[in-house]
Amino acid sequence: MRIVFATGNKDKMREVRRILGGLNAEILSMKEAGAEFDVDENGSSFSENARIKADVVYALLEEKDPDLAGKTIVLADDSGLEVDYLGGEPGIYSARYLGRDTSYEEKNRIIIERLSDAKGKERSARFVCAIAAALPGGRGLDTLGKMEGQIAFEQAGENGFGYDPIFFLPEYGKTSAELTEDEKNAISHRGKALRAMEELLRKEDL
Ligand code: ITT
Repeated sequence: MRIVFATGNKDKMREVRRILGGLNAEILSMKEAGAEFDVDENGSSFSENARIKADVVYALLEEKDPDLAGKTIVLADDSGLEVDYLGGEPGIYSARYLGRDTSYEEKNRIIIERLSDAKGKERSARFVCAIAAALPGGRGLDTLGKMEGQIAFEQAGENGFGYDPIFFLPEYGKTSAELTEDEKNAISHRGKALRAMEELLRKEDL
């Protein structure tokens, strides 16, 4: 079996390869599969957007090579940060929040500033990750993973990507950008959703 992961985000792709390393399957990025595509993410939830990305890329691969598509699973990830004090923002708009071209240094600085009056539990936040699989024959599988934390008072850490430097994990006394890649994957939204998907795929006997 061949897995094509429908993402244009290199950081996600790196985590995915590591988390799914134990699967007996070849894992290709969209680019490596020759199906680079900018999908219009117009769903109203993480799960809907992940489903849209997986189905669009599966259809594209099927159009290119129906035989190969019959041996391919397309996986897609839609994820983001929900900040309770901001009414759940940036949520499904995490990549576009404050402008797609605004640096994360800047986005993270602005979120901390917007929480300047928030104390203790008011700073609660979570990362959410929906994974959708498009299987040969038109079937789909869906999983969801979450990681709970708080918005930090200052940015810290160089690992991870995106909002990791402001995502504080009280039980570790660190942000997720201060964890090693394996430490983050063991507890992250993406790690949980992908391991749940791995379980479902193993049951499929593909
Ligand atoms: P694809 O749609 O091509 O997969 P994208 O970056 O546009 O790539 P999303 O629409 O799912 O992906 O947006 C996810 C955004 O949420 C991502 O760009 C980060 O800003 C944030 N995010 C998701 N998971 C994260 C993580 O593990 N650490 C930090 N930020 C994360």
